[in-house]
Amino acid sequence: MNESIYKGSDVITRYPEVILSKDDVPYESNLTFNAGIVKEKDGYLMLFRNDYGCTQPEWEAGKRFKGTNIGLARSRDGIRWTVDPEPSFELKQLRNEEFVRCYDPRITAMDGHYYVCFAVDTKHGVHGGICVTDDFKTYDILSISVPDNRNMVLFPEKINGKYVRLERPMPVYSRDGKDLFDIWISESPDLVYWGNSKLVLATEDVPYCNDKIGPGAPPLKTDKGWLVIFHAVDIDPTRGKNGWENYWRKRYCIGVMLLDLEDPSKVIGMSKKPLMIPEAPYELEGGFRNNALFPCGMVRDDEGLIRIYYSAGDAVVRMATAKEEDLIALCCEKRK
Ligand code: BMA
Repeated sequence: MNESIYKGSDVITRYPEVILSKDDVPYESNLTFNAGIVKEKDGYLMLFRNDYGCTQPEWEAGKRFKGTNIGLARSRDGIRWTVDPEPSFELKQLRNEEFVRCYDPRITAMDGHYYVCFAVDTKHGVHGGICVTDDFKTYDILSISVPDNRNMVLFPEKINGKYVRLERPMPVYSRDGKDLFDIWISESPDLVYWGNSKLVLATEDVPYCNDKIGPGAPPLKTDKGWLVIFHAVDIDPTRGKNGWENYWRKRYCIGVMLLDLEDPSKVIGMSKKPLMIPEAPYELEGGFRNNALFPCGMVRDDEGLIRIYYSAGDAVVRMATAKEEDLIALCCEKRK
């Protein structure tokens, strides 16, 4: 890869403190990351992935996590969070023998309900699921995709009478056996049956990616279009041990694009450079898998700033902010 392209954008300001770590969790926890966020009138809600039952030395000795559950945290300001005493979402609630692990929740508030998109590993593949909850205690599953798919995000309103989601299927045969996974869009009359799927953004459209991309947070509506952040991965076979893993060859950057308000399968524009790359010291070390920024939440705060909630190193939740007009301008810049 051409390393000169790997500069984070100066429109981004990183919040200096950790937003959520294992130390904030009142039950067993080792890694807290990939958090979906919604902003309410009087505060914020977060669903986060909680991997538990393994420490770094144990991992390096061959042990693996006991499990993953989904925690709920609440906050007045989106900065200081209180985690509920028990996990919000556990596999056993789903009563499905096939399911091995649910993770990476993204929340969309719509029609007075909370819709949660999640990934689920099963005995027969990885699926994307959508469930609905009103209280974060009882979840009803609305749809589970065929394998292999994940990184689903639901738009916060119907478009032309249909629910719409972005998603990231994982074709292998047709993409040379490589991880060249792209961002797709599908629509549904009822959140159960999904179809009319179209390719939105391909890996080869993203100059700083030689591997896969995937939607990050649910799209945010602006006057100019749907603002969408996504992760973009490049692989370098020379990368070695990084974090807990014996080798970790991937770097996860964050990209930004703008989709048409009326027809979100159309990309109005995309920043040709990464919005964020792993560059802060806490993004380059101290994580489970360093060099990985993974956004699952994006909201407009009370001051009108855009907040991007992302994981650093698959270990903690962090936050960065940017002005809406700057993000839109990046998407609309002509290629230099
Ligand atoms: C992806 C998913 C995410 C994870 C990311 C970085 O493939 O597994 O859950 O955060 O890799 O490791």
